[in-house]
Amino acid sequence: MPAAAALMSEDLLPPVVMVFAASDPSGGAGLQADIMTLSSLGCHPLSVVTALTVQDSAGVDDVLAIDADWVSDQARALLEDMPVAAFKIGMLGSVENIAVIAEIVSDYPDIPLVLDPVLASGRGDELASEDMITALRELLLPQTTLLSPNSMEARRLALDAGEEEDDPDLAECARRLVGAGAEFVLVTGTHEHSAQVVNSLYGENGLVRADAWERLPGSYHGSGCTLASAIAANLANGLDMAEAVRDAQDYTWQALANGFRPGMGQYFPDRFFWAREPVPEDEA
Ligand code: PXL
Repeated sequence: MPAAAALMSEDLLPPVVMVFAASDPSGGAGLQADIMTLSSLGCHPLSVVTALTVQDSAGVDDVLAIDADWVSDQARALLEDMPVAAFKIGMLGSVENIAVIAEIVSDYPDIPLVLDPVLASGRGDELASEDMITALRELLLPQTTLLSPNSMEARRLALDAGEEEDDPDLAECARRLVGAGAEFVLVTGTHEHSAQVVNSLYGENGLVRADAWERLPGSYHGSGCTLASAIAANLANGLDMAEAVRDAQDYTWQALANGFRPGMGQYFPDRFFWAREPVPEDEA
């Protein structure tokens, strides 16, 4: 077969991953972070916009949710056109958006779904109302293959799981979230006051794996989006869950270690660190 024809062959199709997320025009987090991560890991992203934000590298100033019919139409048009290897869900924008997305993914129960429960920005700006958290727990969690909360989100979602207000440890939070329907839960440890960052993957039988990473200095915009998208990419590329989670952490750690600070706020991960010229030793 001529080389050009081989390049067009369907065998060489990159896995297609559908992302539901909000636009972050800074390119630090959100949809843009997902698109970069998925592309960097060899997937083709489909980007369904759930909301627009006004933000800079420090924080989010405003959010405009996209009309739920528009969210639904964006996704349905693509799903009727091409097969999708994984779903990745980030910031959702409204209860109505959660409801239509839950309905759409319920038509594709065999496609892995990675849900990053975006509740607040790095600066602490609220990105999900209590009603949205309830809808997320009731409509999306039962359809989730992997939920990737940070420890604060895990505590908030687990407390919200309708149980009495106590102070569950992270393993108990994960157990409740698996009980609420997520197949796997990866609790990230960046917000804990530990020397290393420990990320723990839980499944129906408890802890599956825990990985410890050197804690990097500085605060990053979009690290959670990067990790969740990298997991979705790895699942779309055929890895099993434990490998997908392990390799995605390695990729994210490298993106963070190569991070850059384009403005006056947080550092951004460099999702294409491998494409940049290494800095010569004497200039490093
Ligand atoms: O990092 C979480 C996140 C996701 N999506 C959007 C965001 C943020 C954080 O600021 O703005 C659009």
